[in-house]
Amino acid sequence: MPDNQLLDNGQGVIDPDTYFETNSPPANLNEYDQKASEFVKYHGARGTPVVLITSGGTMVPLENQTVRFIDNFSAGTRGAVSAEKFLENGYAVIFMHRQFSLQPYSRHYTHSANGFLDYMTLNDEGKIEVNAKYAPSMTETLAKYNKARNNNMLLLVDFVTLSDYLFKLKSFTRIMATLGRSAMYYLAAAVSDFFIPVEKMAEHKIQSRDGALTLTLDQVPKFLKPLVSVWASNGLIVSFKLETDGNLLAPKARQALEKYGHQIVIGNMLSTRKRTVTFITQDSERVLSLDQEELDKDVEIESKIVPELIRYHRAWRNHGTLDSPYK
Ligand code: PAZ
Repeated sequence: MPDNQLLDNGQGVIDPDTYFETNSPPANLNEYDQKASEFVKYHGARGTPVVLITSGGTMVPLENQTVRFIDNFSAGTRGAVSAEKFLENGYAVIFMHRQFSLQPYSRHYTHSANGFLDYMTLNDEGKIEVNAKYAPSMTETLAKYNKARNNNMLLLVDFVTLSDYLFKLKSFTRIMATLGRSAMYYLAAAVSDFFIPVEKMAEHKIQSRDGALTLTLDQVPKFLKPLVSVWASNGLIVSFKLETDGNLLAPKARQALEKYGHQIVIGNMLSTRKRTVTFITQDSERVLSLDQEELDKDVEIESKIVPELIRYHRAWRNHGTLDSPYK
């Protein structure tokens, strides 16, 4: 049978349990579980609120021995900037991010127009130094990063594939559930809605000798359902909804809230996501935006999103409701 035919999957949508039974967990899951358990125990004992941030896009392989894959646009900016803002506000952060996407603090240097070596210079003795032009801001950023790491406030966990992401999401939300209402789940990753189940995937590199490639992808099970109702039942759950058609944004965000029963959906449009978002709760809808002056000063919208969420979380921790002052 040509490899291409193996890709025709039919229409079925499996449930989350079946997904976990039929896929293998990532090799590093136990190692990360242990780190996450220790992190959560440490902060649970101190009463520090903990946020699990998911960030970046999931990769969907087309072949078991993967040469080709489907990816998406997400660079992880939302997650990385938000992590910094949560840390600044005393939260401990589990930063579950796509490998090589933006990370808090190092994002200022890793994905810039400059290459890594442009930040360095050789002094008269031939020793390496930070270029004087970048030294002040780098010193400040490094101090913040060191503070977060030295105080055990930041746990970095990476994922690559959709499956890797889903296993870790399930595992970490369950570990975080021990914190009850002190846990926040900030689901900003761009997670694929479609995938090829492992048993229907070509083993080897798909060959062009078979002509045009037709892919049929299965729908990814709706993981937010068990996350909200079972894995993370007491924490404050914030999901993001991305759209490109403005007419769909608010209805789809509200639909997600009703379907899964969590507390907050933040809607954003692909083209304006860095300057405007809409907070949607069961009984409120509120737009947060940056004005021109803020944009000119490079203010990041996460500096508005995160304090707003912290206000909601405070109410949630105190009495299990979202009594926003904006209702
Ligand atoms: O990673 P990024 O900053 O480029 O983009 C962030 C985002 C648009 C992926 C995030 O805000 C978001 O909407 N995540 C959920 C996407 C979805 O609807 O699945």
